[in-house]
Amino acid sequence: MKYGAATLHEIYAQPEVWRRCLQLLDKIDLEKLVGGREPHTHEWLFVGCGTSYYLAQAAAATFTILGSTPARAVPASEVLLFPKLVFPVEGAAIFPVLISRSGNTSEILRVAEFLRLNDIEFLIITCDGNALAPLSARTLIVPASEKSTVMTSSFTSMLMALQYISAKLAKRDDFVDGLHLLPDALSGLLEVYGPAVKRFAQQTFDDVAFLAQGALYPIASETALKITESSSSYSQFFPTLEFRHGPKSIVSERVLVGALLSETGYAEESAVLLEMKELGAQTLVIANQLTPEVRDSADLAIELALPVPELARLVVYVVWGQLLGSYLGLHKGLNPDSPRHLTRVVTLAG
Ligand code: F1P
Repeated sequence: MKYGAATLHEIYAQPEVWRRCLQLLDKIDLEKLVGGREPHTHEWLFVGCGTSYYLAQAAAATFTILGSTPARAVPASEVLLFPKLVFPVEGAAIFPVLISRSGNTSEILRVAEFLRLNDIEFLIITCDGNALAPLSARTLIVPASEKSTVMTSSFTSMLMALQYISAKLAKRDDFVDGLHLLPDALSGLLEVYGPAVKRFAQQTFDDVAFLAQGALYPIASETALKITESSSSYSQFFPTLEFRHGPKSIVSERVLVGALLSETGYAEESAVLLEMKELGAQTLVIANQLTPEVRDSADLAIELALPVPELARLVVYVVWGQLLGSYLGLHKGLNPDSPRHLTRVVTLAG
């Protein structure tokens, strides 16, 4: 098979995967999954590794905003190494949500064991199930089976599932309706912007930085990770306005600065991108609606035009970084289907 073909196929197949997931989500038994652990009585704590940790952050932002109640995200390793930092108050009403595509990641399995030993009930969100799925009576298996080493449709599908649950608990039917519009919307966007991302990736950068604020910050983090994993190149991420406070010193003609612009912070966030263009950076911008000045200034501008609530757009923002990572890797002569040093699951001895 051609280099990267399997991963690219899975990225382009996301509209169909999302349709399948939404069909399943429309039938879930919410009471069985989260009964007695509603956000107004329990702090939801999202736990994952790697891409699944950034997924956890995006889910925590969603629950905090839709549920008007604090939710947190931690890497599995923090639970294992610093439990007192994660569970500071003995007996506090916390509802952990373990997120793992494979269900075989050692750190996640060890967290599940820790929670069972401490009689803490938890929810599992997984695609493959494997060793993790049977460890809780509250398990949701999302139908996004992918062969790729890096996570693509599994990330967007599990995030969509958690956003769906959050919206249902918050009685936000408009949000659920918005999620149902995304598969068709993404199909159209992929036709227009897929080739544009491929063309844009026919170059190499000395440095890459992706910027975003609020609930889009974990999406910028995942975008940077996709570029690092799929093209074996260093890529950073920052809250957009933080980029001025030092990191902008990396900017030059061979540096890519990408910004995922929110609706809420558009004016302040876009000003940073315009400034970096002035300093000579190559720029990439993704927004739901673009003003002419920002569109014309960017080297690649992607406008989503999604008629859905702002928070329901997260999964569409990440697709372009998935594609960019694969296309940059291919341009470097690498194979994103088997990224250097990476395995599909991180299993630890002992
Ligand atoms: C987590 C993970 C992925 C990473 C790679 C190795 O996997 O770290 O985020 O991209 O595939 O595994 P999982 O626990 O979600 O299966």
